[in-house]
Amino acid sequence: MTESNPPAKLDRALLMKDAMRELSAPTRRLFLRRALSLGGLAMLSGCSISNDKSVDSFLKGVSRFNDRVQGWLFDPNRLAPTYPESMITRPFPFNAFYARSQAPRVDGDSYRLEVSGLVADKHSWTLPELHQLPQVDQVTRHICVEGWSAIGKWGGVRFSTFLQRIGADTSARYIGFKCSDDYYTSIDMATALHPQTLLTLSYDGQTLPREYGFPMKLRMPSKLGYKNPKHIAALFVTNTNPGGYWEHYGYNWFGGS
Ligand SMILES: Nc1nc2c(c(=O)[nH]1)N[C@H]1C(S)=C(S)[C@@H](COP(=O)(O)O)O[C@H]1N2
Ligand SMILES: [Mo]
Repeated sequence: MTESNPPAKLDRALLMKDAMRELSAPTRRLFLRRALSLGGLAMLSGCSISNDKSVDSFLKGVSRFNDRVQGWLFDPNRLAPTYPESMITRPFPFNAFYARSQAPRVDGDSYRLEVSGLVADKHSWTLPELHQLPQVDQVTRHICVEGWSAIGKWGGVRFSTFLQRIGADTSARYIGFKCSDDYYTSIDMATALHPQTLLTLSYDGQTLPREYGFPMKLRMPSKLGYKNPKHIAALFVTNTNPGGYWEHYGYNWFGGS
C-alpha cells in the first residue's frame, strides 16, 4: 500500500464508514471478519502486491485501516452480552505467554498501582484504596484469538470511575498498561470509558487468583483476550500509541471482539 496518496485512501475509508453504518451490527461484524479480506481490500485500495516487503507493509496497512474502522464503529453505549451465573465456564482456561506455574507472585500488601501521564493525581494506589471505590460485577464472555472462549464473572471498579478519580484527561487518546510479567498493552479512550470496562479485583466472587491476574487486571468484554492485561503494575494516559506485546508481533491493535 503506498503512502503517496493519503487523501484518496481516506476518502475510501470514509465511504466505507458510511456504508458500514447502513448495515446491522451482525452484518458489520461478518463484513469485518470475512469481506475485509486481503483480496477485498486489495481491490478497494487498488494496490499491487508483488513481493514479501509489499505484502508485509500491505498487511500493516490493513491492520491500521482496521484499527480506524473499528474505532469508528465502536459504539460507546452498546453493551456486550452478559450471561447467567449458571453458564460460567469451570474451570476457567488459563492463558499467558508462559506456563501457568510461571505466573507472577505479586505481594498484595506492598502492591502499589502506579499512575502517570496525562492525569491530575499521580499518587500510587494500594489494594485497600482500590477496594474502597464503588464495586460492580458482571458475567461476560472472554474470547481468545487462539480459538477458545469462556464465560467468567469478574468484579471490581468501573474503569471510568477510576479515571475520573485520578483526574485523567479523557480527551487523550490512549491508556497504556505495564504488567509485572513484562506483558504490556494499550487501549483507546472510548473503550476505557465504556461502562463494562472493569478494573478487576475479583474472579467468581473471590480475590482474583494469581494465574488470572492478581492483584488486578483490566477486563473488557468488548475486546479480545490479549487486550485484557493481567497483573497490572502501572498505567498511563497518553497521546502516543504505546502498542502492546502481541500487537508488536502483528495482532491487530484495536482488537475488538
Ligand atoms: N500480564 C499478562 N496479561 C495477559 C496475558 C499475558 O501473557 N500476560 N495474556 C493475554 C491473553 S492472550 C489472554 S487470552 C488472557 C488470558 O486470561 P486468563 O488466564 O484469565 O484466561 O490474558 C491476556 N492478558
Ligand atoms: Mo489470548
